[in-house]
Amino acid sequence: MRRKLIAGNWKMNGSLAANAVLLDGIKSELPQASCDVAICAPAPYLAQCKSVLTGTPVSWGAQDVSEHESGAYTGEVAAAMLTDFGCTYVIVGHSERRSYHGETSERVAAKAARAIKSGLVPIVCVGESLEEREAGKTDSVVGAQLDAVLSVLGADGCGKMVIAYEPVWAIGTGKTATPQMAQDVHAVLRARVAALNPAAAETVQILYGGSMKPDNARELLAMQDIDGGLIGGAALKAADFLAIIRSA
Ligand code: 3PY
Repeated sequence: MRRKLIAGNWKMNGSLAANAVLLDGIKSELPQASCDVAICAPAPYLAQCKSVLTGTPVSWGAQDVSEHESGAYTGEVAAAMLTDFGCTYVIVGHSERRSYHGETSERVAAKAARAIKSGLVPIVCVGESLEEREAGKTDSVVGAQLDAVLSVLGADGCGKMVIAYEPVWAIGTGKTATPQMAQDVHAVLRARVAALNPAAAETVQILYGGSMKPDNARELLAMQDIDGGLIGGAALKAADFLAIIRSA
């Protein structure tokens, strides 16, 4: 039985004052941990997450990481810096980074490998655009995105990541994949991992992301291969985030 993971992706939102209220709300109402819970905050707020969340069941992480170890990479944040701030997770390859920052699957794979090397768990995002779905290319698109990462991590590394299926057309649009649509893609992704390492495929957590909300979380999380959620907008309201955690 895989444990579920509910991870919030705050994106570029927050302030010290607003985060304090949100983190406090989550901490004080957190149900007895029946699933893993994490918050992926903007890098400047990781120190605040560390100070508020240390000693609670809530883990924290970042939303991106450099593929380089250190050096002359202005603006980049190294994996070792994230571990300095107590991060457990880091999101890599979110579609907003792929589309606005030109991140290729090869670069996403290098970031995932760097994260694992530093003791972080990468949350590797894959997802198809609306045109790709309508052209019947969903499985080949997400399969190729995942294969690029699997080929770098290899059989040993592939069990050390979390995968997030985030259909691009469901991000920030209010549209959600139906539970069956999401399940079908999750099964394809798990089969890709199984082809490399059958044991890892049994344990790897595959999250659904893309407008998961309190009113659709239960149905999505009931599907066999949906092991949690990567939550966008609903992670910015304690009541909504907690409702999703309760559904898990
Ligand atoms: C969303 O739900 O909007 C996301 O992009 C989660 O990462």
